[in-house]
Amino acid sequence: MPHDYGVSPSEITPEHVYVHRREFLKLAGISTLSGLLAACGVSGTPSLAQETSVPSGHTDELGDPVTPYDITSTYNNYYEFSTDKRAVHRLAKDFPTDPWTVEVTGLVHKPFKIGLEDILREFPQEERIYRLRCVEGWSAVIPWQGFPLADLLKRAEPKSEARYVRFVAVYNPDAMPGQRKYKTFPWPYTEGLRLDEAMHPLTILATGMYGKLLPPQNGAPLRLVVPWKYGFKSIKAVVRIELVAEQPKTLWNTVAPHEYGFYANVNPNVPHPRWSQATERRLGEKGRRPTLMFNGYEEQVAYLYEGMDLRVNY
Ligand SMILES: Nc1nc2c(c(=O)[nH]1)N[C@H]1C(S)=C(S)[C@@H](COP(=O)(O)O)O[C@H]1N2
Ligand SMILES: [Mo]
Repeated sequence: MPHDYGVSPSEITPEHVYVHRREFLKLAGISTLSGLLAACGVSGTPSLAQETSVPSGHTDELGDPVTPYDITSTYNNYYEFSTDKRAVHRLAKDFPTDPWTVEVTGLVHKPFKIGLEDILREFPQEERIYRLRCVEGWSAVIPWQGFPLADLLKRAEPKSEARYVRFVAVYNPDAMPGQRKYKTFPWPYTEGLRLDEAMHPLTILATGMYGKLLPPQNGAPLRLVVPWKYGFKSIKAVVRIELVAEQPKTLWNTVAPHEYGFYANVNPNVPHPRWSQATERRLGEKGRRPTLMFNGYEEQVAYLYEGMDLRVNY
């Protein structure tokens, strides 16, 4: 592991990441939500409940246009509801997300639970326009609102033994038909990151998209977004975040270990066992475009994997 986190919690962000955070934000096409709203002529404290929208013509830092909301809110992978991507939004329409509590626990000095309203109040929300690349070969550009996962983790003061973060999604089979129907899946959906990946400034917890609170089909009220990894790492409807010592089991790595690794970094040079990952279909566009190393975030994240063989599907 390139970085040792056996340090005091105030030092948990590696210095070179911390120092260059502004550059990271600039590179990744990041602006603050308040800045965005100010630019739209909205004054006062921004509220995500407000009906705002991303001005048309918005692009990511590569110049790729934001994918229309109508597309990204109706074409979803969310197996708790259905394996049919076009059916998810309908089945998730009335999914109850209020009240919602997230627990931060495990190898931490100060475990805590926090409700969604307190999250929105206590953690400044920023806009992040990120590419999302699904392992199946489609992608989108989505303007999220959220905040660095690091901010939440630091509040819990990770112990020096903590090396990984385990994420657990909600288990609610009464409201999630897929959890009843797909009986062989090890529900609830779980995911994991190495602690340095979790602390990386590009890793966010999203609470909104396109200037509104998240719709249920996109992971309301709180989901992880890790833009340089295949979409399945970006777990929706998170209820528990646990700091652990060992690499945690994850749903997809358990179901099909030879197809879905723990790291799952976007890599056009490493094919899935059943298809190439060299190109992708951008939702709303015709044809296919080349897939970029680390989904175009190589400059910001490659240092995390120094010493790892990038020709291997981890
Ligand atoms: N809880 C949960 N999170 C999940 C999934 C899921 O089935 N359940 N699917 C993942 C996959 S495969 C992808 S590609 C993205 C899709 O996110 P989107 O629907 O917001 O585009 O969510 C990820 N997060
Ligand atoms: Mo996916």
